[in-house]
Amino acid sequence: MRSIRSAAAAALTFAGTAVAASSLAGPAFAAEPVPGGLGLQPAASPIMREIAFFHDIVLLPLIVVISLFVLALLVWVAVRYNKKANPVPAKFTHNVPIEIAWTLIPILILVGISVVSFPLLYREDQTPEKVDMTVKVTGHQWYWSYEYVDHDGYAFDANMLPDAEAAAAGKPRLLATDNAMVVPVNATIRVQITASDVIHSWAMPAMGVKMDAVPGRLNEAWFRAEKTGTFYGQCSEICGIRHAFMPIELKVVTQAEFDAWIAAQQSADAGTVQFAQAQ
Ligand SMILES: [Cu+2]
Repeated sequence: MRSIRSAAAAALTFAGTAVAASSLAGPAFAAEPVPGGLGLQPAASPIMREIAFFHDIVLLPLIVVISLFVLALLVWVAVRYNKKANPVPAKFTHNVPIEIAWTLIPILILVGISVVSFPLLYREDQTPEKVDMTVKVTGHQWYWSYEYVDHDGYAFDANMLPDAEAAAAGKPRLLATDNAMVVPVNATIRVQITASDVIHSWAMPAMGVKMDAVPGRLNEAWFRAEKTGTFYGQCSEICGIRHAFMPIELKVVTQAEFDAWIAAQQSADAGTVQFAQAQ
């Protein structure tokens, strides 16, 4: 089965390259890790915008305030109550008001955080009722394969581009793949995620998706890309010696471009055994 799939993938790589050159050229936007980058990648989906808000506006200021408060307490204790400044220490052991305060205040802070975080976790987890398209993603040692279950099970493998090919194509090293996952913009995409050998994790930071790919289990995630462009992610579960070399390249294109792409891929695939039938 592997050999049939590889042959199909090889044929598709050629077709895919031709289509990529014609209809998917010149992405307007790319999301990828950058040298010296700080913070989260720019959001390209509503869920990722909420995650960024939760991280940047809700959590980060709280963490900064709490860390500074604890630092101030430590400095105060060190300066005011050292052996020289305070030679005769007090002997009391309990202070009821302060013990109630340092129990209640953290509880209130955590409840406040959960008010924002629980609904967000729920929205991340629950795929919307109306799904426009389903793509099944399978992690292998060490590449990803994609199956367009709504399009006659059209499937292909995506392998990392070697350094020289990535450089020649003007694509980022260790992130670009020979075949990209392609989805239409402003469409709700259900991603079904599994693995064929060991546990991998399909992660696409700009879309706010990170989901374990577990052999024998079909996990589900979803995203809705708000802008066209090329987005990069990586396997995020240590899965073996080439774990760092199974990146994810996602192209978000207009619906018309997607329709043209899938039609071209399917016609290129005619006459070869497709992934779904080859199982
Ligand atoms: Cu992996």
